[in-house]
Amino acid sequence: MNEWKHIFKLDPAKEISDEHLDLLCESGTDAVIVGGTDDVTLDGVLDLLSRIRRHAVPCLLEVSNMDSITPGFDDYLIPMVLNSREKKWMMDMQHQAIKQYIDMMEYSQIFFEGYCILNKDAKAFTHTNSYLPDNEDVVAYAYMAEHVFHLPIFYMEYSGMYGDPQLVKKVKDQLGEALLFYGGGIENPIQAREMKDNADVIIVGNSIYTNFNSAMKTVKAVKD
Ligand code: 1GP
Repeated sequence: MNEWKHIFKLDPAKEISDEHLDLLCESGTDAVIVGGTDDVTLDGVLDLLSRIRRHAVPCLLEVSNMDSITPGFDDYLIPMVLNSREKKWMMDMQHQAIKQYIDMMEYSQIFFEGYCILNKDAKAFTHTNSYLPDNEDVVAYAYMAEHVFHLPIFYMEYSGMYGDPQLVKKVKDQLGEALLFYGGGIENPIQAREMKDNADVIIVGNSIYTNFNSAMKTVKAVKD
């Protein structure tokens, strides 16, 4: 994961054709994440998993609810929402999941993410009862993710909105070992390159469904 630069995130609640899925998996992206907020079902997750598995690309599940956890992924990402007002989204859901699956868990395949949701119009923002932190808050969350909780990943989640590259840079300057994931509103190679200049890994989601050809070009933009 330390070598990764680009990830596509597929939403199990959205439709993607076999043709597009094949092109996406063979695009040269470093990994494909399956994850979403609304209507994530086990059927939807299993459908994507089996179709992505025809390809060699690493396939990760970003766990959003207990019902859609399934074996078969290369790795599992578990968000801990640092700017939620409710401890439930930071710790309690994760605690319940670990309690249920503790005997099946292979710790080397599980990565906890310090999540900071920065778009107040994102579904995940409302769903997790988050508040909008200011820039200093975000930098302090990055510090906490790395030095207090020792999380391997700090994720700046602007889902659906292009974020602030200056703030991404500030956060990157703060972090040492922890990887900085940036996701939100990347629709073209210029935006991909701008965010990749500061973050370690960029995640492209929605534009897969709204402008597939342009989304595909984000891979080459950051890998070359
Ligand atoms: C969503 O961070 C990802 O969880 C990507 O965001 O859907 O806006 O590309 P977009």
